[in-house]
Amino acid sequence: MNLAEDLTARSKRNGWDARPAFLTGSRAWKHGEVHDLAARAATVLAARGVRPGDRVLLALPDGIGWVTAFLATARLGAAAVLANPDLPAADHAFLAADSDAALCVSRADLESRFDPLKWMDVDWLLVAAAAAVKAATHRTGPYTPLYVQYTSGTTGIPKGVVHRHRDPGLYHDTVGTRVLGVDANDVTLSVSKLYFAYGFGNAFAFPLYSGSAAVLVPDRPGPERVRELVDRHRVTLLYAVPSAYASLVDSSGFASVRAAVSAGESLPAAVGARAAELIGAPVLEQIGSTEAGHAFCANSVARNVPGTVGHPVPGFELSLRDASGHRVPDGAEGDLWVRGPTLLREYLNRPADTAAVLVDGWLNTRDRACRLPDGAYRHTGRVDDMEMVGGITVSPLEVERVLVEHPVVREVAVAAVADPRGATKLRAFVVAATNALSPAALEAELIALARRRLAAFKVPRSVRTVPALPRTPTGKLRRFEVRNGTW
Ligand code: 3SK
Repeated sequence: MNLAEDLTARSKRNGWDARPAFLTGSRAWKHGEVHDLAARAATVLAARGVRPGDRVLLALPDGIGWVTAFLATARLGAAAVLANPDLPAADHAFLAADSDAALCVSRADLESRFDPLKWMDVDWLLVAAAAAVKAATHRTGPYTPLYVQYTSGTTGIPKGVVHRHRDPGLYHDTVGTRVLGVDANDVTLSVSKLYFAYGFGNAFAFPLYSGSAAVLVPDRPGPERVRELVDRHRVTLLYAVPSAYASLVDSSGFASVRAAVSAGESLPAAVGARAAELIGAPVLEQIGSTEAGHAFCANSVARNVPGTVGHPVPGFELSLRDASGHRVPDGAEGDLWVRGPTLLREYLNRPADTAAVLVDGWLNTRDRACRLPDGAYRHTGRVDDMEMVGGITVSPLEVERVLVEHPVVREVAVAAVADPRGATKLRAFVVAATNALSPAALEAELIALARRRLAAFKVPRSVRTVPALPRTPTGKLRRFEVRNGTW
């Protein structure tokens, strides 16, 4: 198999060639056109020396250039390294070196940060492809590396996760089809970008495997633009992160949406319920990871349990363990381990890191969770995110879930911060949805709410109102910055 060739044949066989695949600012790109252009672009990459087994770094915004470069790389049997185009130059240099990229494809404004002998302008690739002949397909196997995604790593050195030619089809068969029922009539908008695992499945794999269409925009759309894009393109499947759902303010324009999906971090039930009401469709929470490729536990259209990350995705097994790796009793909280068909086999060139997370085919996700009596899983935080207050461990997520129920709270992060005497105390950092309450009044109400609902040691001692919380480009909270007060 070769993913690029298989998708080309699948589109032809199913009569999708003339159907829209990607809706970009300027036009609708049909499935047949996309595969044709990518096969020609492969000739251009081959002429620049790309060979089977090579790696090609893509530092590109979402758009037809991204899709074309990815499929062209796959056709040649090389692996695409997916990079956030907005990273600083030093990070791109790290990714190019760590992946030993034979070629880097980016927009012209990033040219100066790459070795000129190993760089290509994506606009030039598209122009040259239009005039090129189609490349022959390199025969790959299902386990041939297809792409490398770096773990966003809120701290520490990024590690390249290798995924294979068979994986995107499996994301589609499991999450796309069996969880979400994606079909050729769907129109997708993913706020998460293609370089991120969640966005890659949502807006690349599902549309190409189902004959449906995805809206691609180069930037990260804010709430007003999301509403406008949904309305304009009659979007049926909206994928976003909790902070995006928290910032929706207007309910008009969502009539076409049949389901919204939330991932990336925990969705407080109160935020999910409010967003579902505004959108007029269920908000389905799921959890996945770069190492798993996409979601491994998810709520589905048929079975949605708000406040949980749902049931294991078909093909995946979950297990909750204590710190020594033993299974915890049913109902107890534990470290979440997962096993399934698309798990990474290796981090790129890092066998020790691979061995640290992958044990007998099971991945230690470093998430914490518990299993409810109906089999749904509740996410309770990240192993690394637990706070210590007075020698007791507190899950900040548990406190945040209570505080976000207050109608004036749009977003909240809780962290243990040192007081002037060096003792750690919980503090809540709040983004207010309105200025209906003064910061002091809001602080008093939130502390009172926490007192009513939580054990005394989990009640924040102070509340700070802030304009925004520090987040990664994929929407995850940067907890260490909250803790250090460095944003
Ligand atoms: O970050 C997640 O939880 C996630 C969810 C779905 C797919 C991919 C990812 C990384």
